[in-house]
Amino acid sequence: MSESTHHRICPLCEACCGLELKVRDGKVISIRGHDSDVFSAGYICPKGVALKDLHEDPDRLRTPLIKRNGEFVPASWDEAFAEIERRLQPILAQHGRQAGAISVGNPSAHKIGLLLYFSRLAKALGSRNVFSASTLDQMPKQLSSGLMFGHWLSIAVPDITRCDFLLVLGANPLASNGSLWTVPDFKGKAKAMQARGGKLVVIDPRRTETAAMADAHHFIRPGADVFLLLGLVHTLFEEKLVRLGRLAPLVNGVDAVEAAVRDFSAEVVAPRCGIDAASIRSLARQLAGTPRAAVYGRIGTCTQEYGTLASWLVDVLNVLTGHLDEPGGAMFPKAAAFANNTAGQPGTGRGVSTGRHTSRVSGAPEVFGELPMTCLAEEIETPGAGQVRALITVASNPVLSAPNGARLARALDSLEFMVSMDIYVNETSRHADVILPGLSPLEDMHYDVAFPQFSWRNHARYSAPVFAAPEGQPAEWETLLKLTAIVQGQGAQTPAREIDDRYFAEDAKKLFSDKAQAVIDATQGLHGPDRLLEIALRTGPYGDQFGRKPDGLNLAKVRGVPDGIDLGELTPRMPEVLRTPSGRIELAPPTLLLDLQRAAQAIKEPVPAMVIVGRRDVRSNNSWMHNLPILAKGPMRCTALVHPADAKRLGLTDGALARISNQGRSIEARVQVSEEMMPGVVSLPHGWGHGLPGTRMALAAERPGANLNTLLDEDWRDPLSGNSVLSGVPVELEAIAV
Ligand SMILES: Nc1nc2c(c(=O)[nH]1)N[C@H]1C(S)=C(S)[C@@H](COP(=O)(O)OP(=O)(O)OC[C@H]3O[C@@H](n4cnc5c(=O)[nH]c(N)nc54)[C@H](O)[C@@H]3O)O[C@H]1N2
Ligand SMILES: Nc1nc2c(c(=O)[nH]1)N[C@H]1C(S)=C(S)[C@@H](COP(=O)(O)OP(=O)(O)OC[C@H]3O[C@@H](n4cnc5c(=O)[nH]c(N)nc54)[C@H](O)[C@@H]3O)O[C@H]1N2
Ligand code: SF4
Ligand SMILES: [Mo]
Repeated sequence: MSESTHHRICPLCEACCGLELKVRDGKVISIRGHDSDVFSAGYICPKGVALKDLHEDPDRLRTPLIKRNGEFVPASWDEAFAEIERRLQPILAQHGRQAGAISVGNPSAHKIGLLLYFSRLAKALGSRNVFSASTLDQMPKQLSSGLMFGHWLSIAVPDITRCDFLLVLGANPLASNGSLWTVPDFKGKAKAMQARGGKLVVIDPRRTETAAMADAHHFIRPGADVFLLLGLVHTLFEEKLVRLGRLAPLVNGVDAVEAAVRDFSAEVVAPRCGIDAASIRSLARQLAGTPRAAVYGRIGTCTQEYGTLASWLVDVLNVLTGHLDEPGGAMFPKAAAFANNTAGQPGTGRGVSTGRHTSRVSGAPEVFGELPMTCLAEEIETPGAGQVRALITVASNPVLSAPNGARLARALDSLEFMVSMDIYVNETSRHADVILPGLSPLEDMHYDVAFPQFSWRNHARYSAPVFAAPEGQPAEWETLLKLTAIVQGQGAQTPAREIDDRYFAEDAKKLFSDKAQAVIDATQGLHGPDRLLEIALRTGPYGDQFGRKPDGLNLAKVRGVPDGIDLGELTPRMPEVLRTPSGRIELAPPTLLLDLQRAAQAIKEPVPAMVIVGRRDVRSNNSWMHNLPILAKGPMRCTALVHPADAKRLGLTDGALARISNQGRSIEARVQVSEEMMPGVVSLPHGWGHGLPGTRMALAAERPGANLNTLLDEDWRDPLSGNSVLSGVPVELEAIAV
């Protein structure tokens, strides 16, 4: 019997925990936290353990499937690529590039191969119809950060190990393990903060697990964060608490912000928020009066009508209280590879812009090269020049994850051709003509491209595959390159590695001009993501600069340390991190000030009697982990949390079924009567609603749960970012007679 130990970064959520796997005779026998991991120090959650179930899941696809006469049949990779070429190419040739669309989903952020190679495919396709989970999630924060700091991924995170006052809005890291903030063991770090006298305050319409451990929790009416934040900013000015500190010479627009918030005193915003004015003022004073403090907002502040405004105001508070870019405040990590805010000329840049084109049907502006996910259905349904006729999905399940999935499902059925790169036949991929599976995470190498840019501490960690890939199964970067060649009309025959070499040579020429050949020679033997990582590390902020800094990082060094390389605590990066044209922090971007007028109008509107919000559970992950036995066991997690007063008023009892409806669409869910809820707010997790015809996730179908997104409105977006409004949507709730 041969037993071996392996270390692997968990690819399932943003905490990026280091795992230790024991393998015997080709089987995983245990998964635990990797104690000597420099970044996560042994922390793990139940999903990390579930990687074994994922690896072994009989429903996880191992071969391509081609739909023939309405049934999926297994196919070889060559057959699958040939089928795609035969059917996709003529559509693009006849109807043009806009006839093709791409939808990319959450797991791509966790897979280096998907993240680095997806953009090649999108570029080769040449269509404006690019959609992603970003517009169901964090696009508002990317836009506000881009406008303020000049780059879409320059997002400040709390420096929690030195922070003494942390204000959290619309996030529940005890369940989600953090987002746009890579912070394994948030709970341990928050407890350590409390132990040294620090305070955690949570703003959430539900008394969440995080709120329960906080020093204070305030219920807020869903969607009202913009008003609370305006009230806080107003208080800072009114009570003369504004201190820009070291950044003063770098901040544009302080006066404009002061003028813009003039009408939003704590007293004015209080009723709309459901938080009294004295509490709002006290929060502002605490934030300003604590030398090391930070404000952090996450999905609850993004997936709402004023998502970009709320995201912006979070950082306005950090700046005005002197906490941005200071130890213990909100800081910018410095990633070892792939971070655009460490590339190019420090301290200045082109900034970001939106609306370079608009969507054909609704005229929604492009943001970060994408159109809103909720525009996909209408782009398929609406005839005319530029109608979407073919779709490629990449790790994306919008039939469950986007509002009004039933409409999207009908639209997908009307496509002339659809390819899904996915590991399951699920609610979305069942509509495909060809499904191309990815490897199990345990068969794939890994380095996090995005999350070190949001990490609580700087670090570099590499994971080698635990198992060899099955004979003949390509890694997903290779599949993406084959699709790239197909949409470019170069045929399905060229081997992926040849295409990769060609691209690499082109890139090397652009990046290194006359030294390109030397770089190509120096990376001999590497290919795919490994080769791109080698370049990114060596030219990155800690890199060996191809020998000019012999102590610096390169791939061999990072690979050689399974515990990871610690690159130290976060350090101040202003003004070097900025990429705004002015070279300063733009505190008052004109588009945001303009949008404030919308909020000013809305503050007086009556609030609906009952609204719905989402939630996350630590044993679940968006829409695709309900087929794994270790996570699926235990009590049903897709329940509707209802406050006792609402339950009484509506005749709902604990454990009984309720019908929840909106716009003529309805779902049924079991009620869980709970004091955790703010009255007038019901909470239901998203990502459920399995068991649709044609899916192949046997375990998930046994307890399908209800799809929250059935109730949500696909036309309701934050107009600036294109992000869906997923929170605070009015619903009706009624008992189902038995
Ligand atoms: N109402 C409501 N809706 C929401 C949210 C909410 O809070 N409320 N949250 C939103 C958020 S934040 C997000 S990020 C989106 C997520 O929505 P999506 O981006 O659609 O992602 P998932 O639901 O995670 O589904 C991931 C898909 O990728 C597949 N997959 C998993 N691993 C791999 C792999 O290694 N390779 C490939 N090729 N495929 C893989 C899965 O089978 C599944 O089809 O949902 C959004 N939807
Ligand atoms: N276990 C688990 N972990 C996950 C995921 C998962 O599905 N399961 N998904 C991953 C993904 S894709 C993401 S994006 C992250 C998200 O990570 P988080 O942002 O931490 O997401 P949630 O846990 O849903 O917490 C959002 C909170 O916002 C509250 N909320 C709703 N509406 C409002 C509002 O209007 N204002 C305020 N202030 N609060 C509001 C909700 O009650 C909820 O408690 O989690 C990631 N991690
Ligand atoms: S918190 Fe859980 S799912 Fe997230 S990275 Fe860590 S082990 Fe994986
Ligand atoms: Mo997300």
